[in-house]
Amino acid sequence: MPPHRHGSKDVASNSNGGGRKTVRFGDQELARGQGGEVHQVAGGDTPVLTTNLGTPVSDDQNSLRAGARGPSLLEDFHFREKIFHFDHERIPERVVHARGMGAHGYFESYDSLSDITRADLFQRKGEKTEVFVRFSTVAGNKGSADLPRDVRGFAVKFYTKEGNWDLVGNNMPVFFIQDAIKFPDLIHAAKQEPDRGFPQAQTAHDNFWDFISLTPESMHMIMWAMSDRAIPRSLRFMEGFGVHTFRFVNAEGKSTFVKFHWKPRLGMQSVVWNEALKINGADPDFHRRDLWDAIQTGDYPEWELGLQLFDQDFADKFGFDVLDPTKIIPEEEVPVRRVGRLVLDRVVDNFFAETEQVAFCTQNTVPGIDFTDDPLLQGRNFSYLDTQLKRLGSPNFHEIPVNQPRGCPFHNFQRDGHMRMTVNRGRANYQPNSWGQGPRECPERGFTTHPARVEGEKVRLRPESFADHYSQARQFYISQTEIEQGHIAAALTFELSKVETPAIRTRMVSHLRNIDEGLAKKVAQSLRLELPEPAPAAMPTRMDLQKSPALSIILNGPDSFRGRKVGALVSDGADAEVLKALKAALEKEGAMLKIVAPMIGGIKASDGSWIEGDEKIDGGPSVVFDAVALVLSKDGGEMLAKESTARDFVADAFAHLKFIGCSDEAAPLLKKAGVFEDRDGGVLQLASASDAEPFVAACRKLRFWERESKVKQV
Ligand code: HDD
Repeated sequence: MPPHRHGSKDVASNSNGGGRKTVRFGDQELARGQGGEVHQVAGGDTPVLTTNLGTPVSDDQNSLRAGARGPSLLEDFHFREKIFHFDHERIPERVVHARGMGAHGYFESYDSLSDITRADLFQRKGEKTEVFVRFSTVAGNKGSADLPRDVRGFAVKFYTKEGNWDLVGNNMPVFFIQDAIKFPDLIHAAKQEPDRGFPQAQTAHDNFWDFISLTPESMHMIMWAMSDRAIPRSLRFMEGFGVHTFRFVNAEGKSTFVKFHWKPRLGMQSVVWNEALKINGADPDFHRRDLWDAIQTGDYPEWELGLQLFDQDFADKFGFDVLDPTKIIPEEEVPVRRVGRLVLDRVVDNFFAETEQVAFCTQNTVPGIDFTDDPLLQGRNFSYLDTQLKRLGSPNFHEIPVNQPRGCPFHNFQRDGHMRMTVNRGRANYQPNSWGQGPRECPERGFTTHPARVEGEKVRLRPESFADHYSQARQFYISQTEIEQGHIAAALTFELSKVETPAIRTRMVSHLRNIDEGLAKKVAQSLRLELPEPAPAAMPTRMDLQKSPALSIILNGPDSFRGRKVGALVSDGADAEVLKALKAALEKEGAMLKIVAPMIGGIKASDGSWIEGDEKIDGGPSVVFDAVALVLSKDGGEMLAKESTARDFVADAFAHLKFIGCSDEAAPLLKKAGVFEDRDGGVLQLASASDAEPFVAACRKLRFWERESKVKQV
């Protein structure tokens, strides 16, 4: 078949050079090429397309050729510039936390904290500071899915009036390792195995569990990583933590230790594992889309900043070393004081320019906030700056708009380098100088390091105070509800079932015996494994630690359906009154109704009105909703009973412990989905408008946990 002859000989002789005819389409001026393609041309508000150097471009559809069917010419500078730039569009992805989602917002202080820190952003009640936040998964590559079982990054850049402060945290308050020198090993083990290049974005493989089972200090973090915290329903429904102990320093130089917490306004919520697996297929961008949609609809995600503040006396008395990043301080021992709120109210304008190029560095701190000697933090303070140079390619990455300080000017004598944007004026590029030019130090306002005493021999030694690897792992486990404990056991079983080397499974269970005998037995049984001897422990597990209820997600549920979504599966003839009442009840709750229709064009409801679909049934499976409603006519119920996607919609909603609202018309579908006989308190009547509010009220529990033992046996 001959190729399209855009600009063929006779066309080339056409008076406008490209064989194009200009046509009007709406308000836009469009050109139609000889091959029929339509494109916009400049005019009115539409600017002229130019090269990077401003030369106007006449034809962006055809490269320059010697004759219409002849070879391309090197002379075509526009073509070469365009392809050259395209070839260099990608930069190295982050070695960890490659997949992320960012947004702009602000932090608002509730009070002045001047008695404990001189950090400018905490000095005045009601003060607002601009922020940029990037959430991320850790192990997966940039194009991986949003819902692997993984830690989530929670990095916040505060553009304060005294410089940028980066709080680069996670959604878990502890870490896998105690010393930064182990980080490359941890990450190598967690990411794809190097010989085969898989598995992607998951830790369910031999290398990860080999490393972990040989690294007892990771056991506390493993409890968190195997808990529901690792599969959040939404980035808006998870906590965040600064992890390390930091220091606040006030104007008098007095230091107070501080641990940072982020508490989500909408409460915590997670998915169940089978749901996560399916969401990754149905919508790999599930978390990104959710954050984007929430901000775009004006339902701004919000967290409160919480502080655990304590002094040296407390640190000396506390049962664990506060410099050990594998330990928490239970909230029951040092309460979390809420000091401000973080609101995300603006999506990025450009993903690459902002979310990709944002450079968080733990060492970006401000007067009044200082480091401690936590060896993980000390190592991070080197790694982040170094990694940005690799990723962004120049020491001038602070000049990229998202990284520039916004709250204050910045001046120094650093100069030049790749991609320098600033045009520094004047003769002096050093100081002191006698030209009277340039900035100078300011002892009063400048950052001063807290003069903590340091002594000791130079050694490579882990302190004995870091040696207890099991007690807090146990404390986390016993603080969970029975349901959550079951999920930890199931997660360990799932992951270890993917491990092909039996000795690694056994070694892992030997650690569990030091955490909780019941957990070890459960996992051993589920793996059909003989219970091994407990792993040798540097220190015996403390059995005296009290439960910390703050560690459970279920015990701290929001008791609200706010910010959540109901997916209503509808058919022609669906009761219009029920749908209207459901929508109203959800809006009153601050939640949303999404219509899932057999066809995207929508349905004709009982009153003859037309209701458009938000999703076609196979594009909107129940896993993407928090609860579901079946609003069907008699015929609709019978028709959808024959539709496998509709059966999956119902069967999954039931298996994932969701609240289901339905009327008798849904019976054939419930039967075909195999759940009719098992209807329980989580399947609610939604037959008339008056049922809508009670249904939404029931949904506040988020899941009908009582069902779990009936749908999950192994
Ligand atoms: Fe890290 C990225 C959080 C330990 C080295 N880390 C990165 C990000 C987050 C964290 C949220 C993504 C930032 C963004 O969105 O751009 N990392 C943590 C936490 C840790 C931690 C909470 C332990 C408490 N990290 C850690 C260690 C090292 C690193 C011990 C190295 C010694 N982390 C990096 C890095 C990354 C990074 C290689 C990759 C991309 C980047 O920095 O900007 O420097």
